[in-house]
Amino acid sequence: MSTQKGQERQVGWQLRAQFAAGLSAMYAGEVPAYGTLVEVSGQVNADYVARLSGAERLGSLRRVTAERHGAIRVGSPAELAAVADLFAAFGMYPVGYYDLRRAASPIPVISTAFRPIDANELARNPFRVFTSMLAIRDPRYFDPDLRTRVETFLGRRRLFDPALLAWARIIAAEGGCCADEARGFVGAAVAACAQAREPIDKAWYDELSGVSAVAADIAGVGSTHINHLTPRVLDIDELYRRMSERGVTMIDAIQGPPRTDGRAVLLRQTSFRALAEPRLFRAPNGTLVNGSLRVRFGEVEARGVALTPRGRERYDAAMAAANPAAAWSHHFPSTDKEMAADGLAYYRGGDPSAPIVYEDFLPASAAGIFRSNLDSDTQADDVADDSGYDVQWLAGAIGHEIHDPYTLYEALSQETA
Ligand code: OOG
Ligand code: NI
Repeated sequence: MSTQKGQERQVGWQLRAQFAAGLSAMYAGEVPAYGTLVEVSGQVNADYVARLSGAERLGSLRRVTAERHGAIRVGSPAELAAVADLFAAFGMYPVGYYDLRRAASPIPVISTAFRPIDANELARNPFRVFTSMLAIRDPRYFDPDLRTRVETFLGRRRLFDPALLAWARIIAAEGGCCADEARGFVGAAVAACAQAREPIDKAWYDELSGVSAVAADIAGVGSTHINHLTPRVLDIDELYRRMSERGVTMIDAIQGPPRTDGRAVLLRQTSFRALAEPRLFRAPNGTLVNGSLRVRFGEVEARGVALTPRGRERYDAAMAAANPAAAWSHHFPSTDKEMAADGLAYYRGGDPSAPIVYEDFLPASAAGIFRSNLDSDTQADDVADDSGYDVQWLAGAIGHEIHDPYTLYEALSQETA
């Protein structure tokens, strides 16, 4: 019996791969430097694999070259719950809790990352989206009057068409859909993540900008959007060099672990600011004026082995040193064999030749990436934080379990290599 092409069933990872590819095509059209980044990333990866044997130990060239993460920002638990419903159709679930208010340069958001959680799904397509929610319950950033007005504004806007969310819930419950339906659904999901064109209320946007550029970006407009889409490279120092050579000004530093002679751990990232994009603003007297917003950026990352809680403590100690690169070898051995024997990193079935890739994010790097792409700092009042934000609070507020990354890595490490 033959099935017609459009009737073939598409399951979670296939929908997820189409979603990532669809977003990538859209983003390339909207942010030209992203196209350059993807091109250079592909060249760096191909050269790296051609040059070094064992270069694919942290992921096949095919997986790494197609690999992306994105980021979106929302205002309220209800909006984050809607994101959770949408992403569940793609087999992406909330993992980890990041409190960027605690960063050296605080950002008034709390975040999680939506991603696949089991080994097969990750191997097929690991697309992940770092998703941040504005911390409007924190009185250091939002006084009661502003908080109420932000809540009213957010309560009136609709980030996603209820029909799209209902569709997502059906696909999630059924574990997939047919190819024809997948095309329509993925197209609608991609469109929901595009930069909107509707005019922005200038007075409201400016007032929020006074509190924080992030507050304006999230709650000063009527919609959300993918603000960056990050390819993965096998050699980020080389990528940084080649992008700079092409005249793209990258931020000063690569965030995360330093370059060392040891094993690559966790996540290294760097970014550049995208150009300002034209937007319409509505002035207080109702007239429309041309303006621009510079809210999107480019980012690239390299991933290493996932660290255990013990390895993470060592990482934090190394990063606290005046020169982390110089201090590195005091905290980490240089081989996977020793990393595994010391219980510092995760390996499938305990086999040091089978590193488990870090699939998550780093709060300090995330705050650094936010910060480096903003024009102004956040103002914080000197009052107590009685917001109650923590991972349990967030899970309760969105009505979804938030997976613990260590539990997931531990489970992967129990599987045989
Ligand atoms: C998210 C910034 C964090 C990362 O890769 O750490 C991030 C945002 O700007 O919304 O994407
Ligand atoms: Ni990112």
